[in-house]
Amino acid sequence: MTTHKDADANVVPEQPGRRKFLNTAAITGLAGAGLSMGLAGCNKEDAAPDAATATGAGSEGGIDYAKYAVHPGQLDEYYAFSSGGHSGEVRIYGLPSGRELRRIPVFNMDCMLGWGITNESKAIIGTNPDGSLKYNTGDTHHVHPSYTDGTYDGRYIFVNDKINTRVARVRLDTMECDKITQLPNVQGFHGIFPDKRDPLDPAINHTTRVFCGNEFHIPQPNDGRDLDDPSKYFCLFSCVDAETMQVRWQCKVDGNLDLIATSYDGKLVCSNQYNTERGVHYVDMMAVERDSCIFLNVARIEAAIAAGKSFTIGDSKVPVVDGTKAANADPATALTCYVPVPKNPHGVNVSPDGKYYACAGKLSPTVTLIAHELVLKWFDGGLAEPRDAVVAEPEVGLGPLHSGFDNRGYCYTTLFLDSQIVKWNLDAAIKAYQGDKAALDKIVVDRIDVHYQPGHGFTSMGETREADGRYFVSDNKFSKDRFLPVGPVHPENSQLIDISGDKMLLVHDSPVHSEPHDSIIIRRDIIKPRQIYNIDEFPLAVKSPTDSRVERNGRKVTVYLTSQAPTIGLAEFSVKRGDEVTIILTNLDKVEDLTHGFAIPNYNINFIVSPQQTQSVTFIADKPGVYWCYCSHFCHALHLEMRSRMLVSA
Ligand code: RUQ
Ligand code: CUA
Ligand code: CA
Repeated sequence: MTTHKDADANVVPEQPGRRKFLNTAAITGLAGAGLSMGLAGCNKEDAAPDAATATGAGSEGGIDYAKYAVHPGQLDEYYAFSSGGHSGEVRIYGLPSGRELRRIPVFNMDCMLGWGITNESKAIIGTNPDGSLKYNTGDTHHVHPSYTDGTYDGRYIFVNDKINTRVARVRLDTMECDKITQLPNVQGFHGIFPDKRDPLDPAINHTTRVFCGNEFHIPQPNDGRDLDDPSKYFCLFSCVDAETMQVRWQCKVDGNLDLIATSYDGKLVCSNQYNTERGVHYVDMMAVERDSCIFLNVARIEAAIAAGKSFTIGDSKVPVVDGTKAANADPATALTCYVPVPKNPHGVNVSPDGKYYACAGKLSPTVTLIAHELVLKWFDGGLAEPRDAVVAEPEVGLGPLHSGFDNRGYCYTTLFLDSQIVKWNLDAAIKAYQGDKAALDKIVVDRIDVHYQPGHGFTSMGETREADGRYFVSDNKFSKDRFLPVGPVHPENSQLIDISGDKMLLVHDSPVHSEPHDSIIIRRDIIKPRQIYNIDEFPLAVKSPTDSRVERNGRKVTVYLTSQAPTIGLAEFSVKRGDEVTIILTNLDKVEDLTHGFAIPNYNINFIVSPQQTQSVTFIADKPGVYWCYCSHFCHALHLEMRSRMLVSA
């Protein structure tokens, strides 16, 4: 651990005592579980001669922090889209500033926007027969945008919900969720990745499928008949149609699927797997020495389904194919290929040239590099063993979790236990694996301390062909002493690292609300958000203030309203106690950034309408009295006066 000591000697004054925090919780936890972390196997001292200089650069005045400042009135160069973890949302922030710009509610409720309150959002989230939300919890881990020609096309972002196994799509023009689909017979939906082109039709060079992993194996079907017979437990890999958002097919596999990556030619999709031993207790999940990175042959699976070689599970109509190891031993017919990797791996990421998959070791101090062409060769019968597709397995440090790439042949891997980012060279790692001893010293070229314990790390445009090698963001799971203390719940620390030079430079800390897992960094010219909604996209739109009215149909009352600063279409409206009231509200203002709110005291109603948007709410008027429906979003000098009286007669 001399690396850390050296680094501390040069630490900048405003980074106090990281030693006292480092590794205590994380390593004690794992050591307590009786795990060998392969400490001896990791030759960190030799590999990182320059870590001290990199960390100490700030104190030497080596970092020109002003270079990264985004001055008042200036705009950021990049958008970062981030998952919100168990907040259930997606977030947008700007880089390099780290300014949080927006939160997009997806699987959670949001009373500012009215997500989970308006009829429109409830229809997307899904309701019970009584109109209540089917789910109001979510756990988003990974956000990935749609692709055209190997880069982001600015259409959609897809995001997973681990808790309730749902996949959501967010439109990037309005930055709102427009569809949510639940995956059948799946528990613990973790990894997600859209395809980048069609494997069969060269004309389709954009995303048409979204692949979804399944982390927790369960009885199939999970209806109570096989509770405690793990031999009946399986995971299903799912393919969702990116346009209709319907589940196209599923593939039954051995092992737990963790992260997902897709090839640039559309032919393969892979997932790192732990628990290939299919244990149902913690210790059993660590039993075997090797797990795998599974590759699915998309064209073969779809051909098998077209040929009727599929089955269904329980009530689900989705066709399922058998991708288990035993059924796919023959490369000539195999749908899947299980490439062995050191046990309990984590993230898998594709290099921007499309040649390699980097599968991080987690419990092993290595990253396994698997060649795309060699996996295809195995499917073609030209490779003896799946393991032969491995072209490098460098030791990079302790607890490797996720990797990002630049455009110069380097990979940046987060080291959870070492609390570092390691920069390593792919070519050197491949040469060393082939036996070139001289290449060994050239693998790891830099390390930098992060604060503290990184999970995901990602580079600017790094998951596209247009990786630009400018920034790496380390999403650290702990912030400890880095920010003003705010009680027992700490923010997390998203750290910006300049990777454009030989040395990584830590240039900015941003506190982030728990708990971002993965994010992506997109050049700002790719994202083209609209400022004003298209009124014609809303069938219920109330197009003129004079169309404001109340219509009664038995006990059902519909109130048509408009908002136009600073008035609401009706100054008052009357309903009777017990009526089912639907309020439809259109914002007729066409001015950019002129949003109105609509809140009804004691009725639990609060939502907004942005320019030319229509939203509606339905509730039972069960409390007689006068209720001032007021504009809750500051819009005008007379915003406070922007009200309407709801009169509920007894
Ligand atoms: S996982 S910290 Cu949910 Cu993306 Cu790796
Ligand atoms: Cu309208 Cu405030
Ligand atoms: Ca944390």
